[in-house]
Amino acid sequence: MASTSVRYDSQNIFAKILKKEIPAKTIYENEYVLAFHDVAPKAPIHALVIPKNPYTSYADFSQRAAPEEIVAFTKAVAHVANLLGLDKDGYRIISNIGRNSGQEVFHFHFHILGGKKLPFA
Ligand code: DGP
Repeated sequence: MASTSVRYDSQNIFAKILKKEIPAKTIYENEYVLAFHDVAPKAPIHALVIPKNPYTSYADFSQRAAPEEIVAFTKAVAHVANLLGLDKDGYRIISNIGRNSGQEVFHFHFHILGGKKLPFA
């Protein structure tokens, strides 16, 4: 099975955060998305934005999500960056997809990194 088409595991850590089985520091939430602080920040500000529906990766999300869900997710990412005050000096968004990228949690997410001048990566 391709690393971009792993089966969704409903016991993954972000599924548990969505079910409130484990806590997270919520930044923003709406019908489609949840945004919260990364537990192991790799920048002064490191947020994660996830859809509420189960997708393993961006590759999966882009194929299966409804158009309104894709629009809501896209807007929410920029909204969360603005809520965190990152729009002024800028920020980086990243999504790891599959084994070679280093993806660890197979519930689709965008990382939002900022709060300092970031090294190229
Ligand atoms: P990735 O490698 O792209 O799958 O990133 C997964 C991120 O999830 C990583 O930066 C650490 C973060 N993370 C892992 N477990 C937890 C958790 O229990 N709570 C929170 N808030 N973040 C987590």
